[in-house]
Amino acid sequence: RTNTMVALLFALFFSIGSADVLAEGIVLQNAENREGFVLDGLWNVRLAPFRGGNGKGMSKPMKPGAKDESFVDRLAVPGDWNTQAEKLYYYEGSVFYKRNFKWKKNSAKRYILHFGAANYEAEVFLNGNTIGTHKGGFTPFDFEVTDELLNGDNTLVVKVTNQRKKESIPTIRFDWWNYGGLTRSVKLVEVGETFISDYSVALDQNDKRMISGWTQLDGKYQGKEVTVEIPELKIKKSVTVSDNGKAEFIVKPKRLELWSPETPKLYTVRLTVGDDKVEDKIGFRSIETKNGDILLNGKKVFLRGINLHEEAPMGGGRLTTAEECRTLLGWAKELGCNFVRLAHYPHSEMMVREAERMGLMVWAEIPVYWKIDFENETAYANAEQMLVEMVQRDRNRASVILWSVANETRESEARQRFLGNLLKKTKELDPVRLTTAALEAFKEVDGVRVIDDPLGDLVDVLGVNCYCGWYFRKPTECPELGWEIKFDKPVIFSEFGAGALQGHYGDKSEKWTEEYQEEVYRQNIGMIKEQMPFLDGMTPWILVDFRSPIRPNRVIQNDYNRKGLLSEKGVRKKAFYVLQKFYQELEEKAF
Ligand code: GCB
Repeated sequence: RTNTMVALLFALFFSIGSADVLAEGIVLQNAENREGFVLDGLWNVRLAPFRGGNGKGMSKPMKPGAKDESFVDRLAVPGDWNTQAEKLYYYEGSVFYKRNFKWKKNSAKRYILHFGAANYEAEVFLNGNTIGTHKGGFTPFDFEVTDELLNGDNTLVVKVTNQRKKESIPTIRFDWWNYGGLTRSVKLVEVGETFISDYSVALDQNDKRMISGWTQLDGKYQGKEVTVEIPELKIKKSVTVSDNGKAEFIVKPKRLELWSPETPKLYTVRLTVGDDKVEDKIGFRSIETKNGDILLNGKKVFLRGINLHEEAPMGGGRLTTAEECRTLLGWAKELGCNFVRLAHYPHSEMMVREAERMGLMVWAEIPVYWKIDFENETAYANAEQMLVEMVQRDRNRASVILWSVANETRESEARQRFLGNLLKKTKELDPVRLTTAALEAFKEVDGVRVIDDPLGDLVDVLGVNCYCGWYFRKPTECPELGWEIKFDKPVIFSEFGAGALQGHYGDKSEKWTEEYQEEVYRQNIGMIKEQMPFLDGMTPWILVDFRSPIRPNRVIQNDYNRKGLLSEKGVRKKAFYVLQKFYQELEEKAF
């Protein structure tokens, strides 16, 4: 590793003065492409079913030759613990993770521990010091450890707890597996004393021929200059930072190729301050709504989508590699999709980046799901923090066009306030992308599903979930189901579907057969054609069967939600081809 060599060359054996401490919850933009040391691999672990234990003590350097006989089990990081050991399959509690590593400290550098995600709560200890805590299972977090990092041997301990709680987001009950653990990559990032912590680079909203953005510095930034380069566009511009460490810029490219599903063009963008630099691949595109339509780069689009959970495509728990993301997204492309809904929580940065490379637009969501305790301030704080972390992480991704703040939440004043505040926050953080929420379309008046949920007033785009032919009506009755939308806004049919066990064949009237699921798709497509001319997109439920503990039928479900178009082993069911054919039709003629 070049950075290790650099560290070796510069190693000086004194610790540097205390640097600015990153506040808890602040995200280091683009950790993946920074200098550093990836701490993935096998970690030693110790279970704590009663959740107690002294993490600080456990992270104290041990005497030479001493053995810790409580840390003998091992788990792969990144990875969920449930699928790595039989005794952990249903485990909900705490696990202490421990990792020893050697590091040559460079006194001219600062060090940040970056966690891609830990579900749900993480407490971090390094060399006998408490470093910090984080709540929320699907977003990254960072702690500066410049002072606590030792030159030579280091001991890092992370206590991860996945006990469900009422005020957590999601709350106690949800339809997916509560995978615990250090589920995403861990990295020790090395940055300059003054470094670019965060940035935004995008098409300028006022003048779409321009590229504009900003960088945020951390450290001593007075009088510093930030250089922005986009070599392919021959852009190089230096700007002086202002008093708060922020530097804004605007540049005019010649012949800019916009990002779209057909041409997912990305440009290398390099940001430099002194000896600290960060590089990203960024796509430029616009997204807006107009007269009830969604416009990508000024042109009306129909979102041909599919829902997916973040599970390994061939079974085996949370996915951990870019290849697994490409397999899932490849199946979406094979279906004819230009869009994916990453349900119901922020998927990994890797997933969003792969979608971007492959030309898939993304609906990103926080797990404000079902019966959240909307009266509870802690629940709100948890949701808002997650939202902030998601938007911060993905604000430079052209693929992300929609931020969703909720799925199937029942109308109430408290919920309207809660989600209203989240939507307001979303617009503050990102005034450009569109906001949405998946509503449960449950009101029926004389054979017509009525969408008049007051949340519709607050979002840019409406998502509607409705399982005609599965949770109500016979499939053949679906084409007659009418729709009345009380808002003049774009609508995405965000969920419909049916369960089928792959390989279970029978009559199309027999539930759980592939034929029944195929019939539900046919009849819902009939309904879309006859009753839903207002639609701007759709994401049926769901690409692949996924694990869920609330699916206990041992013959059919076996802890899996069976609404996948593919089995958990990646075998296509009949309905896959029905949707594929419809998406072909849609692609051929504009909807
Ligand atoms: C829904 C939920 C989704 C469930 C699905 C189902 O409405 O949004 O998370 O998995 O229904 O299969 O019941």
